[in-house]
This record gives sequence, structure tokens and C-alpha cells, in this order.
Amino acid sequence: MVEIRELSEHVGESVELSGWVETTRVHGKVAFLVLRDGTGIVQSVLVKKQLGEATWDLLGGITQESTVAITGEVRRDERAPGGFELGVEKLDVLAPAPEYPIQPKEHGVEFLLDHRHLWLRSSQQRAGLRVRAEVEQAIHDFYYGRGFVRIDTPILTGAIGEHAGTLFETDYFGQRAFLAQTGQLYVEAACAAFRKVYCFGPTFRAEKSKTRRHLTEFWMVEPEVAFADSDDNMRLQEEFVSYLVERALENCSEELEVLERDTAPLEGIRPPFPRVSYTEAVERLRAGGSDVEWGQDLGAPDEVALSEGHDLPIFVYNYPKTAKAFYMKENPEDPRTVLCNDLLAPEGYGEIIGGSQREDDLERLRARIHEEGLPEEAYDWYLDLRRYGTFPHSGFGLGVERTVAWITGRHHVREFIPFPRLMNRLKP
Ligand code: NSS
Repeated sequence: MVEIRELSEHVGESVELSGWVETTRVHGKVAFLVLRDGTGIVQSVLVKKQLGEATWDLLGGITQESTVAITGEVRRDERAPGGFELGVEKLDVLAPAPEYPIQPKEHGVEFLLDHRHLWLRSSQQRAGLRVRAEVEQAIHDFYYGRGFVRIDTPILTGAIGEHAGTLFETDYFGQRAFLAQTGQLYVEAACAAFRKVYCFGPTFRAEKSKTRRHLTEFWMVEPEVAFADSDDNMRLQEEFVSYLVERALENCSEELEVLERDTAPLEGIRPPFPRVSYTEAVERLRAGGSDVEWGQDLGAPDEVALSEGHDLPIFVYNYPKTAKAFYMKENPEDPRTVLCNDLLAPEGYGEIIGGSQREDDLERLRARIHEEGLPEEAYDWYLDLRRYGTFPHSGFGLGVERTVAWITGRHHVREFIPFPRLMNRLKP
């Protein structure tokens, strides 16, 4: 059996293909069947005279998404999608399909999400998920190439990683447990064992917001580096994000075309990215008419306004302590702020990364845990990291779905995870 992506190696040969039928068209004594096998699409040509009556009669019953096996000669044809055509010699229907719910017409997105298990087969969805797979592979390649050790962190945890507001709680044999909001606290521990580490896995937030940027289950890559400060951290981020864009441009040009992505804005993504402090950002926003107050976190419209006029992603750094998580290091030059950054993608995509230098002072960290009303006993092990050879360290988290939505130029993160979990969606 041959895969459609390999057809160029089989021109002039007779090969067997198997897959799903996209369309059939009969024109008198010639018919066309478009076959999709998961690696590509090929048009096959059936001629009544050559196939015989019995096989020809099968054609009328072949519905969209039926599975078939076809044997035929591979011909080069520049006009055909994919550049090849198959002259059919033999056709077997492996399994018929009743009327397929997804038709080439405008379906509402809720309908498509209800049929996500089938929607995956559509060309734009396939393209989007291939870009995601390429980005995921690029993530591993980037860190592997730089000597980082991959650390798999637990999904069930007793320590709140970010904030109490968005936890999925579960009963763990009589103890309270949460689905991890982040693997960060654990990669911080591993950082003292391996110096440069990262985790990459699903994370969970009971977000009650129905926005185009929020999932309740999303994938995050979180590097952590010992003896790196906040500036080192931003440098790693800009190199990393540039690499991901480069890989998508290099290996996903067909997919980006299917998604109608104008790639010109991506071609210029390379370090350094502009940096603006939170305090300057607030001044800029207020001068532009926003009523954001110093001390508040920035909302999505603020992020879009800050990115305007920039072709590159921009860093906003050193937010007020009150707006950020307990583990961020106090800024020695302005203790009202912490050494952290968000990275805002251009073209209105907003935040794709949150990162920081970590508080490495035992007493200050303990005080922050208390200020946030978090139970100290859940963090005794995390505080140990500041007892036994504390060290400056920094890291960040990049959300995969938001990054892929930006790279593909699409509106909503829900298309970039195979089975999105949203507030109102647990099925399929
Ligand atoms: O909350 S973050 O800003 N930061 C952390 O979780 C840190 N613990 C990371 C670290 O320093 N190791 O989330 C990081 C990124 C954020 O910029 C988004 O790109 C993504 O994770 N994110 C989300 N994506 C989709 N849906 C939701 N709900 C979501 N929340 C965060």
C-alpha cells in the first residue's frame, strides 16, 4: 500500500491507495473520485470501458466519507490538485457512509464543534492541526538542541500554581487536589537538578470567560533556567518564538496557504523584540484615552492597543505585584513591582507568554504566600528550594494554542487543539 504523499516516487507504476472519498462526479462514461488518505488528496479517473459494468455500478453508491481501496496507475498532471492523478484499474468499497453531516456549505461553529470528531477531517482543520504538530515538534527540537532536560510534571497537585480563582478541584482519597494550572513549581525544583529544564503538557483553568483566547484545558511549554535573570529570560523568549515562526514558515507553507495566511508579517519575526515597562505602557494607554489605572492587570483591548504599530511581538515588563502571581521576584529598584514580563503577539493576538524571575528569598516568598491567603503547608517543599542552596532563576510559559492561532492568522484558539475544552463543552 502506498500513501498519497509518496506518489511522486511512483509515477508510471500501478499502486494501491486507501482512504476516504471526498467527492465523486460522473460525466457520461468517465467519472472522477477524489480520495483523501490523511497524507494528501488525489483525483482518480474511472473509465467505464476499462472497469467493466460491475465496478462502474458501484460508483453510484459511493457516498462522501465512504472508505475505499483503489488500484491504478500514477500519472503526473500539473492541473490536478497535488500534481498527480490516478488512472483507476480496480475499486473496492471497504465501508459505505450514510449522509455525512458536514457539507460544503456554511455550518454554524457550534454545529461544527458538536461534530468535532468529524470536523477534524476538513481541510482547514487538518492544516491548523498540522501547524500545531509542527510547532510542538519545534518546541522539543529547540530545547533539546540547547541541552535542556524535559521534565514531565504532575497533573494532580496539592499546590495552587497560579491563583485560587480558576481551579478544577477533585477529591484525592480524602485530600483536596487540583488539576495543575502550571508545571512551574515542579520545574523550579528540577532546575536545581539539571540547570536548564522544561515541561510541556496540558494545563487546566476553570476560566469562566468565553473569549476567543481561553480554553479550560490548554497546552503550555514552560522552560526554567538556573542563574538566569529576567533579561536573560526575555532573550530566551524572543529566540524561541522566532524559531517557532521560522519552523512553521519552513515546513508548513502548504498548510498556511490552505488557511489563507498572509505570511509577510511572519517573515520579519526575529530578535530583538521591543520592550516597554508596565509603567510606561500605562502612561501610553492613558495618553491614548484608556482609563486603565496603575496597579491593574492589562486587559485584552489594552494589549491590542500596545501592539498597534509594531510588526514584532512586544514585551511588557515589571508589572505591579498586586496584578501578578505570588512567586515572582520583587524588583529591587521598585518594590511595588515584580521582575516579570508578558509577551504580546502582533496583529492583535495579545498575550502568548507570561514569564518571570522567581522570588529566591525564603522569607519574602513565605510572606507572599501568606499575603495571597495560600496554605503554607502545601508549599513546604517549594520553600525548601529556597532553603537548600537558593539561586536566581527564571522561566516562562508559552500557550501553544494562542501561538498557533497567531501563526496561522486565525481568530479562535479552539480550532488549534484537537478536542477543545470550553466552559460549555466537554463533548466530543
Ligand atoms: O498564567 S500564565 O501567564 N503563566 C503561567 O502559567 C506561569 N506559571 C508560566 C511560567 O512562568 N512557567 O500563562 C502562560 C501562558 C499565557 O501567556 C497564555 O499563552 C497561556 O499560557 N494561557 C492560556 N491559553 C489558553 N487558554 C487559557 N485559559 C490560558 N491561560 C493561559
